Amino acid sequence: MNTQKYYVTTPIYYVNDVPHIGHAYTTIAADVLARFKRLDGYDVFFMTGTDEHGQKVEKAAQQAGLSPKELVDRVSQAFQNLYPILDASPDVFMRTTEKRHIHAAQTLWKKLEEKGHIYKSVYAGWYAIRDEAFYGEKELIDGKAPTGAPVEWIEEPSYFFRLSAWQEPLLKFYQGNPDFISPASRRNEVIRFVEGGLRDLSVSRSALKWGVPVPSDESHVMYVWLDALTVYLTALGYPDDFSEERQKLWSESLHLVGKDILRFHAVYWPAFLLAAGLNPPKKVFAHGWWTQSGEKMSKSLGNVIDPVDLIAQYGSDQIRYFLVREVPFGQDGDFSETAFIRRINSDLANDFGNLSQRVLSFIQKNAEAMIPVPAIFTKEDEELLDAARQMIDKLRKHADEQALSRMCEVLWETVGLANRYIDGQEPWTLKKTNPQRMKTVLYVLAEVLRYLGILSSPIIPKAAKKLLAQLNIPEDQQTISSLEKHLLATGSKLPIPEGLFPRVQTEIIQ
Ligand code: ME8
Repeated sequence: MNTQKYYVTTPIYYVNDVPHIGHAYTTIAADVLARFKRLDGYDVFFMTGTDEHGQKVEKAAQQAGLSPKELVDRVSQAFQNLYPILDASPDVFMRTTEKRHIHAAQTLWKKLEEKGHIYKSVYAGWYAIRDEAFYGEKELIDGKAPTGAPVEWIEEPSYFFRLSAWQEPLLKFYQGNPDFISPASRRNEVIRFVEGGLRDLSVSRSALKWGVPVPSDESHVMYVWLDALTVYLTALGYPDDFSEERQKLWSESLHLVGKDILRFHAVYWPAFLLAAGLNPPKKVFAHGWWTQSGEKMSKSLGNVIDPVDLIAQYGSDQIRYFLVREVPFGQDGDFSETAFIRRINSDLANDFGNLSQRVLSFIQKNAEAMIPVPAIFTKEDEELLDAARQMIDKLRKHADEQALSRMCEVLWETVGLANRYIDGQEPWTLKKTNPQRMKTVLYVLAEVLRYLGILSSPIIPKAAKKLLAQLNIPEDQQTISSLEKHLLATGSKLPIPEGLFPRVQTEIIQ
């Protein structure tokens, strides 16, 4: 197969507590990219899942009076229930407690051990359970981890990975792969961190039972991050079914992560892989945080917004659009329901929804409910059609840069042009003065709606589907290649149009 490949992942989420809008964000972002690439004919593999080992999960189970297994089954299910609610379309949902994953993590460990990258010693230092991370004395701020997480002193036998030996190879790798870490500001942060020197990393815990056993020494479990990162390979069949096709997917891999876990993905992970003789992923993109009144939204801080409640109230397209549109991907954003309602009322209901309603109900009433046959196009018609066609390349470029809010801007620019075109052309006047010209105008508008319906489907899949059904576009023609290959079916009877986006009453939010 020659089809181009695309592998996109979300972090696998800890199951110490139920999902919130921060998790929904990364899953939606990955879904928008996966859907866009599928639309563009790529062979896409999209992975998400849950991270189920480690001290944080063990402790949460103790606090809930459950066994770790009971807790992980229950909370992983909550994450599995969430993605259909978000209208996300992963190809696989991975759990780190699955047998095949344990096998993959142990295989990677053995590779590292065989190649002499692991040695046994004693870890004496600080550990933050909330971050599942080790900290040096100098890193602490007022006795806490730099993330604000409480730390505790641990002293126990441990296996170490010779991370210190990977400083130079990593710096060379970053230099040779300038797009490996994105956005650029984050890349510079990582490079500065690595230039500052790397200490060997403790990669096993002996005071803990809830983890993947170290293959050669069952009194230890693997450090949860070494176990968790390996999931990106397990999902592709590593080690036993890591076929050539799947290795091609790996070479086109994109990890979307929150900025809180960039170091694990951009320093430890490529070091483990290079040490094991495997290729690092193609790219790691670190996005920003959603905050509530300026504070990071997190389960531990108890200031979370429940995506299930929001979606039940407003709809999944609305949440998807807002999260992707409101904040440039990579930056932080403060979540406010007022901003959310304003945004969905203005962009979705007023601009896009109104455009489709104006055009389709006009066709219904004044063109016998059929897409009319156009006459010769004027300069204005050609300009609008060109703008619609040009969206394709612009969207491709922004998708490749993970510039998700720019993808929305491209689409809504055309929505704006189309709304202005209607006002300029006045089909309601043409109806009396030049019915043939009116037909051409309606054809042009329906054609632009076809472009908008297909190209917006990665972001607002439900509304896009509804719109395309109202234009009688067959499902197998809802792709980017059919935009260019097929034309609107003139003369086919269109169904009665239905609104795409209800308006939210604003008086209740003043
Ligand atoms: O870190 N804003 O899991 P986790 C934006 N298991 N994104 C947010 C967010 C917020 N306020 N809060 C969470 C872990 N996220 C590890 C990952 S990967 C091999 C192991 C998103 O449950 C964001 O993607 O703490 C962040 O990186 C992730 O959830 C952390 O989820």
